[in-house]
Amino acid sequence: MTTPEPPSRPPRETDQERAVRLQAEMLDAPMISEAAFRTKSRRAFVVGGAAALAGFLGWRWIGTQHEVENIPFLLREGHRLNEQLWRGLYNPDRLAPTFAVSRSRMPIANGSLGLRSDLDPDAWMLRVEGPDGALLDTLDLAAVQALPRVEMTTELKCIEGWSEIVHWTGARFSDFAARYVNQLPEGLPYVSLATPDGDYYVGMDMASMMHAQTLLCYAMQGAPLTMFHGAPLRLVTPLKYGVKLLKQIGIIRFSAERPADYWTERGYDWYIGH
Ligand SMILES: Nc1nc2c(c(=O)[nH]1)N[C@H]1C(S)=C(S)[C@@H](COP(=O)(O)O)O[C@H]1N2
Ligand SMILES: [Mo]
Repeated sequence: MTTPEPPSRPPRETDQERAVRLQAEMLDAPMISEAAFRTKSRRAFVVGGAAALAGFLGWRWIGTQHEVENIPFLLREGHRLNEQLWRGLYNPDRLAPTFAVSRSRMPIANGSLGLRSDLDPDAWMLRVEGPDGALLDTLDLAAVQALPRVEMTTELKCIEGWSEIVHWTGARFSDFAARYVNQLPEGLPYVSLATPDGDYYVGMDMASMMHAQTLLCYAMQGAPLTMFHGAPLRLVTPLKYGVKLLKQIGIIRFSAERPADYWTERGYDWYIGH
């Protein structure tokens, strides 16, 4: 009588083999032997190291480029290409999403550059300038509030990574600008906005300014602006990140040249649309 041979057992796997097998199963990848694994790791290490070195040298090289508006030339070129892309996609008839008022909330007050707590809203006057700072007009808040009143509920997006749906009330910038068409050269491409003290300033392209959802805003969440949110008048548009929504406007200038912009001077994209 012969007993059948017991089926030959595979040799016990070592802990390391087991780890490799489990990992391979997890990755749904073909298993490789430990020796092959070692070679691959070594190769990956060399390739990875070369990539890191190239990255480091590349970064150093970018750093040696001459600077344009305080950042290396190549990074500024990246911003420029980005701007071209977004400008190409711009369509004056396309509206940013709007939301039910019930979904809106008061955002945190973010950024207080150029805001003055001692500003007297009754004494405040908006200075309107043409190219080269030629004075066109000074007007009080009542004059802005006399323009057709617009309400909209849109998203405020901050580059710091938060956003909030906000209910805004104000006048369309296009209605405001219509007051000055006869006093201005045709086709001016830019608008500059600044706080009364000039400490915070933004540059805007005319197309974005003339968009139906770009407002000179005097109320938020149904109440007059508080000082920290830019009383008595601020810019609002859902086409741009929060940095462009200048609070406490003192000066609006229609401009032939691309205006200076506070955050562009500190490395950010000038156009900064989304
Ligand atoms: N004058 C002025 N306006 C400003 C800023 C600022 O620092 N000063 N910060 C901007 C930024 S980064 C954002 S996100 C919005 C925030 O608006 P809120 O304070 O009403 O939330 O205001 C913008 N307008
Ligand atoms: Mo912001």
